[in-house]
Amino acid sequence: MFNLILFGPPGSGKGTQSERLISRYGLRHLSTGDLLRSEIAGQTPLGMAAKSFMDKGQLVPDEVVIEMISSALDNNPHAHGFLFDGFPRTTAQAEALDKLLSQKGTSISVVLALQVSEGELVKRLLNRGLTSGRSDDADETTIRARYGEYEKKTAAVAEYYKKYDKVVYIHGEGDVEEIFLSLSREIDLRDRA
Ligand code: B4P
Repeated sequence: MFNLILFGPPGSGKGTQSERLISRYGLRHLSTGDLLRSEIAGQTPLGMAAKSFMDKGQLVPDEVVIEMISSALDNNPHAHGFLFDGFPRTTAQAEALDKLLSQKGTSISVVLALQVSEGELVKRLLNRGLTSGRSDDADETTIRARYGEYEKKTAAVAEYYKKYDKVVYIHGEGDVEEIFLSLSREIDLRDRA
């Protein structure tokens, strides 16, 4: 199995690049952001609880997202690999993911980390907010709060995987297609042609 984490701050291009990568490599896409938004759209109790955190630009509690990912892994027994998008976002989530994958006899193959400056992230998300209808993209205060959460809680996830020599940094500014090629090169190097 080939399991990839696409890592980076909010607005770094994880969702954008995931779409291209899953279509090229046939990986199963697991985006905790998408899963949470679909719970909100369905007005489930989980969705309503998550919304109160997301609207403020805060991370949703670990137990909630770990349970969602655990079910998604169980529901895809025949996948030949996963692309994790927006997960893990805390060290506790990373430890839980390692455990879940090891129970299935597999592990993370590589963490591709998109690097984008804070100014560019804010610009992109404000721009997306003009059409996305997403409350967490609507104003600069919430977008900066999301970046603050990333620095405080999520940046440490890259340090966690660095211990296992699994992190590759990719310049995430510029042409979407060129960034996709840089990501693809790293995957191909690991025998995923
Ligand atoms: P996510 O859905 O993961 O949202 P995101 O990080 O903002 O999106 P992404 O990074 O995928 O967006 P993209 O760059 O592709 O999370 C939303 C919220 O859900 C979180 O704040 C949190 O509350 C909660 N959550 C999710 N997962 C969680 C977890 N594991 N634990 C706890 N809470 C969790 O796109 C951004 C914009 O940039 C787009 O408009 C795109 O078109 C543009 N763009 C992309 N690449 C570009 C490029 N190269 N140049 C110019 N623009 C570009």
